[in-house]
Amino acid sequence: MKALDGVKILDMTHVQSGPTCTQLLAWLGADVIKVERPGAGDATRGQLRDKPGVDSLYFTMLNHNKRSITLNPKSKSGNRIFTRLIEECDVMVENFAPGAIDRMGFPWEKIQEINPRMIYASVKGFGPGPYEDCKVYENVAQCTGGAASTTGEIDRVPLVTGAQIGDSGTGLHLAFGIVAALYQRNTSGRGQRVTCAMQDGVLNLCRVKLRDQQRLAHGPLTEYPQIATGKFGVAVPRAGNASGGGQPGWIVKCKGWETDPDSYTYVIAQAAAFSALAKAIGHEDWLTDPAWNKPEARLTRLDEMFAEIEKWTMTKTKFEVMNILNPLDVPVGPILSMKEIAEEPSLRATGTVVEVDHPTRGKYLSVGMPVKLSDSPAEVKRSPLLGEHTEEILHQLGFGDNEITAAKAEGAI
Ligand code: CAO
Repeated sequence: MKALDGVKILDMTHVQSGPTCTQLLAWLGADVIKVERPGAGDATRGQLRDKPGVDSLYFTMLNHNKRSITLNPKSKSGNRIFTRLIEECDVMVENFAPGAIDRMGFPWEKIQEINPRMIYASVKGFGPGPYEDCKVYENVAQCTGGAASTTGEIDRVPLVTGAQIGDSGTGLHLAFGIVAALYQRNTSGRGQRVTCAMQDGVLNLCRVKLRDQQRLAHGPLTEYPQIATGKFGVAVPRAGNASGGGQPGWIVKCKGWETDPDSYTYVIAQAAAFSALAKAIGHEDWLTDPAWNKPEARLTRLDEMFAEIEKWTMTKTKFEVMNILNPLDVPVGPILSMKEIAEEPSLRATGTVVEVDHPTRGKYLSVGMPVKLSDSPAEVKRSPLLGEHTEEILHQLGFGDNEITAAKAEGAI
């Protein structure tokens, strides 16, 4: 038994945001039917290819546990098959450019008419407003959702982050909306429209920065490095690696940093653990010195404090720092490279990093289901080949061999 057993998803997603959402639903047990353009499929099958002629990691890592049907809903028999899919499924998910599904001949009103229980979920770049017709990719969402203006080094250019908060983040938001809509349908008996704009998803993850924008009206932001100079502008500034909460933190070098770009650790000088930290780095003197022994006193000398901490961390590897400071309850975290994460045994043991076998590409690593349900454990299965399940799905929908042959001849599947 899986949490979403029996739920059928009509998956009209491509690239990253939509596929992230439907992959999560598939890991929860839903039957996800991915509709792809005949002969071409999701564009990511061929993007950023590492091996010639096989589905890219971009595609395989975002489309596990799905079935693939090739279908052009704009063709005559494609329209009929698509209508049957709408009748049959519980949820339709799409993330095409604004209006694309309408242009296929399936506006929301028509979908509701065909299946009033249908939950129709979409990712778009923006919600209703001046930009609603725009196409949007990850970094555009990071820029328009407030992440880029608040990320980066102080007084340098805005930066985008490697975490795909616009694409995967919005897919995650959408999945939660779909599950809620499925739950509401149990009592209402009706489907509904679920939408999440990438700008809104990113802004939701930047909530604390809108908090800071309003705090700024009442005085300088004490936890920002700019407190040392007192120079704040009209908007929340970039804060380098400063901690977003009320406890000062920074990234400091560790032994080997000269040759290893990831020999760094994050250290948080949490007030509750400050005495243990000061003692560990050989600065017991700070505990009796009024210039250091109160959090407010330290605020104007954070640069100096982290420079002293760094002198100590540079004598240790990032893992030695972790092993010494963690038992002292000092919050600390090594900067792990993707190589280290890929090789970390505990992540393999929990299924967060999994090895998957694929018929044409062979074995590869993927990120498994990050949310663990005790009664609905996720089992990661390889992504489908293009159109691998076309006939199987058409037969399940009740189409006979003659109709399938005719649809093929028309180029509809
Ligand atoms: N059969 C036939 N045609 C199909 C099809 C199928 N199975 N599936 C899609 N198509 C067609 C659509 O009908 C559409 O055609 P029209 O524009 O003529 O109506 C076209 O393929 C797809 O259009 P698109 O504009 O969505 O694709 P794109 O590659 O130009 O744009 C993207 C990509 C991501 C910028 C755009 O889809 C978008 O803005 N999506 C919403 C925001 C989003 O999710 N962004 C995240 C991207 S990364 O995760």
